[in-house]
Amino acid sequence: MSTNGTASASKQDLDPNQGGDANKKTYHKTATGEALKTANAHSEEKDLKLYGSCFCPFVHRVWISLEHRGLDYQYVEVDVYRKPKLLLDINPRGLVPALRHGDWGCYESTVLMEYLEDLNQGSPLLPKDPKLRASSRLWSDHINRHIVPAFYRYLQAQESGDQVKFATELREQISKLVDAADGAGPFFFGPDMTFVDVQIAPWIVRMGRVLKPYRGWPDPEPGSRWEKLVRAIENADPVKKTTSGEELYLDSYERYAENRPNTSQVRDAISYGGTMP
Ligand SMILES: N[C@@H](CCC(=O)N[C@@H](CS)C(=O)NCC(=O)O)C(=O)O
Repeated sequence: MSTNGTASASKQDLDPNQGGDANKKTYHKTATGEALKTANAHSEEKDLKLYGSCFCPFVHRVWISLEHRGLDYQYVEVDVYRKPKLLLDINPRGLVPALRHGDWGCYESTVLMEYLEDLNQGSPLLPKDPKLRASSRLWSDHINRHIVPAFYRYLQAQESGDQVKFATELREQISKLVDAADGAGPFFFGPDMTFVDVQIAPWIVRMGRVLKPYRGWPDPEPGSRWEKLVRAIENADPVKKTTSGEELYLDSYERYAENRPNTSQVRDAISYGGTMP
């Protein structure tokens, strides 16, 4: 039976974030659209396994990297809030993404992207030049430290004054990234998608599908450098192949937009001023 807010769901089908109300939408447990096709094409047992949840932007980054590189991998969907043992065995913190490679496991999306880079298989995402590599890491850090938390502060804000304040914060942090980008683009460093683009890609996908409907976040200004970046990232093949249908994001993020208890460790960190998980 569906747990996505259908009124017919019985109490035991509900997720804790629904607070006993079957009319509340909850996170999806299976990918849809292009992402489902890709998940199905990678369901066979492989040495390299990505444990992920279809709605999760941190998983999305690693999945885009795997697709970009054309690696032979298995995608394993897990219900991250029910924390199966196979996830906890790799990540005792119980967060996705988690990666298993043979009998070795690791977690943390940025660390996993670097690991895939270090395998030296398929197309790289980090440039060769040490200065550009350092710059990639600097702007990835900016995304993780400033853009990602601003996204959640804005989405979770319930008062209109706070929403205006956090929309401004998000715009300012995005502007810093855009000012540092190659002028011609369309990607951050120029004609090709690289590490920094993949780091921000899942939040770009969710700006149009989550921030726009829930908070009125505007489409990028036509002709702007930001628009160029957004279009290039949205149209990149590995991004399209790992993105689900719009409803999946709309439903999965209602709990954040309403700032509901029992949503996630990210929600609690933002609400109570802790560090992001
Ligand atoms: N810093 C982590 C964050 C991962 C994360 O927060 N993942 C969420 C799903 S989007 C999660 O696993 N949540 C489980 C929970 O809140 O218990 C990373 O970059 O991998």
